[in-house]
Amino acid sequence: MAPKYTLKYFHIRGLGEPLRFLFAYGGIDYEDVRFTFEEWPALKSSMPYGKVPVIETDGEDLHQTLAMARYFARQLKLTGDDDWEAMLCDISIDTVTDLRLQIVAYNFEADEDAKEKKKEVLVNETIPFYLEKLDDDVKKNNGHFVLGKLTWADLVNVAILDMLQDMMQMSFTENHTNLKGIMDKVMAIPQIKEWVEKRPKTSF
Ligand SMILES: N[C@@H](CCC(=O)N[C@@H](CS)C(=O)NCC(=O)O)C(=O)O
Repeated sequence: MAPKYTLKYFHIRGLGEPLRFLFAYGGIDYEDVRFTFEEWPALKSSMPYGKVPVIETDGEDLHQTLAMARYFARQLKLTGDDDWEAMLCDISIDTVTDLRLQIVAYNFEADEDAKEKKKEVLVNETIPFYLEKLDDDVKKNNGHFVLGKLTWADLVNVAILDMLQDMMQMSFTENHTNLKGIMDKVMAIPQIKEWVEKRPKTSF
């Protein structure tokens, strides 16, 4: 039987990877449709708001990464035990999103001078600030981003941070042992390990 879900995204990890991690973790069958940046202009108008990732299911095109990820996380019982715990997961993921948006803005900056300036601020201020605080969160939460147990915040944040450190070509874990701990823990979950070993190799 054909998979119920088709994930449409660029041939990168990017925002597709948190969804791929959740699919892998939950053993959810899906078709991983990837396209190049060169192919994108011809495809853009076919996406609901001209952006990806998009998940097609039952003839419907869904979009917005975190809304879709939250749906699968709920199905997999990874959003905590009540509304309060669900909010704490959201806070952690939204925090990493704040960092992601700044790094992506740098990476895709077309003006070389502006790019260099953005890099300087990221490397000297923004990234150290976030990594220190995230490391502390993991320390306070028994080796997880929140709640002292595995939640979708662990899966999504590890997928994103792993991608961002490759985008920045620097290690986020070298001086952050708690962050290293959660990255290693998620990457060692058998279903994630299997996915990471077989996934296409991309630079970010
Ligand atoms: N808020 C959206 C943002 C999606 C987004 O910005 N996608 C980028 C790729 S990561 C995109 O489609 N870029 C191509 C374009 O805007 O033409 C989400 O979280 O899914």
